[in-house]
Amino acid sequence: SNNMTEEGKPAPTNPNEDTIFGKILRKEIPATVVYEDEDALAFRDVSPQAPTHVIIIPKVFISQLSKAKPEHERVLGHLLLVAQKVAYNEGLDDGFRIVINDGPKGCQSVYHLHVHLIGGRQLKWPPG
Ligand code: IU
Repeated sequence: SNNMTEEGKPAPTNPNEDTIFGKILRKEIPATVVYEDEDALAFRDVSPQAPTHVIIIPKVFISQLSKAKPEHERVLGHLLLVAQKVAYNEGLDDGFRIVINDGPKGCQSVYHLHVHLIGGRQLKWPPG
């Protein structure tokens, strides 16, 4: 249908703050949280693509990277340092991958900016 992306993921209908990740942030739905601080939350992806697949989100609402503003510079940097910390905690000492999908062609399906941390197996390049 025309409400699905090419990858068969549901397309966003409301570019507002009420995403599933907002509900996870507000603890309205459960998630396996692996890290939390004042500015970020990290939890296990429900459909892991590797032995470690963690989603890292800012607590401030940013729908997608292409909509981020200069005032988000600090929190954007913070997300990468959280990814580094979680990678260490997960024992990914031989490497890992960080992914940010943006928009329909980037296969973004949840419109609350998030960083994927993927590791624990040999990854391939290029991605699909
Ligand atoms: P994407 O970059 O927007 O495609 O990533 C969204 C990810 O969120 C994807 O890997 C989903 O498996 C994951 N996810 C989740 O962990 N929990 C959920 O309730 C939903 C999606 I919906």
